[in-house]
Amino acid sequence: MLEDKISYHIIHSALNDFLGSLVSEVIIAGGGPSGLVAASFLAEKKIKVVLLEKKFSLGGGIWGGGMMFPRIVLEKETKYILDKFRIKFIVEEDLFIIDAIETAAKLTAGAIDRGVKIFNGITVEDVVIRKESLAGVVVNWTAVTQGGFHIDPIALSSKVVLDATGHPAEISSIVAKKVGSLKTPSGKIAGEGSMWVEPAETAVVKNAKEIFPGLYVAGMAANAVFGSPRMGPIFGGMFFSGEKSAELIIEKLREKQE
Ligand code: 48H
Repeated sequence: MLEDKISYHIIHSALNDFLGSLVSEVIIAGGGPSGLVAASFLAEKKIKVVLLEKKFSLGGGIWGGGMMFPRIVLEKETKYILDKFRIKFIVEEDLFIIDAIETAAKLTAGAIDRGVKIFNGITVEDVVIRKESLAGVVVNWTAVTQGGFHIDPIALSSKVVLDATGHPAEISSIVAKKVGSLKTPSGKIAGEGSMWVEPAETAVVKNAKEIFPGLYVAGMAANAVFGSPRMGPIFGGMFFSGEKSAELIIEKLREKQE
């Protein structure tokens, strides 16, 4: 029966992908701009990257543009990243204006083309800690976590985890609860500040760093962890934050190899 073949090939193909992703070098939690950009920069260095996204759609806050007007703004220094993903832009008063839908689609396609394994509809709900270092994440179907069902999750392991979960900094918050103290001035998650574009855009790059052995943070999650302001619908900082976290992770993986 054709129905049997369809079912078989869907399960067989998806399961093979999933089994092949149980162990990786980098797990990225969150497929917004910072997570997708970081994933691409890592994967083009032939690093095995698994990106887990809670929702079905990739792109995070890009889709909403500014108050649902489907445009976002970037600083002109981001041109090389826009070119890398072939995202079109128009220039107005030294700012690049880009289409939200095109950006979400092209960042996602760019990550896939560079070899990132993306799994959607999966929520990272806990972490694995070994010898005082992050060793992986604990995941379940979002349908299960949101449905409130009592179904045990499973674990995926990696050398490094990147928290790119945006405003709630979900993975960093979980780690903070488990270990008591992070590499932040207060040892805690400070929570994001109110809107102030210029310092927020600088901070989101500065804050992209390792905050616990094996745990890196990028994007809005980084500003939430360090108590820096938010910036509204300007996304250059997100791109640069993703790129910086990728560079630090590449360095860390190199050190581990030596
Ligand atoms: C798996 C998860 C989990 C989880 C969340 O919100 P994002 O777009 O994050 P960034 O930091 O890449 O970009 C921030 C930007 O979109 C933004 O919100 C800006 C610029 N705001 C400024 C302002 O002033 O408001 O993406 C995070 C992604 C989302 O797709 C979530 O669904 C996903 O992470 N996610 N995925 N497991 N536990 N939690």
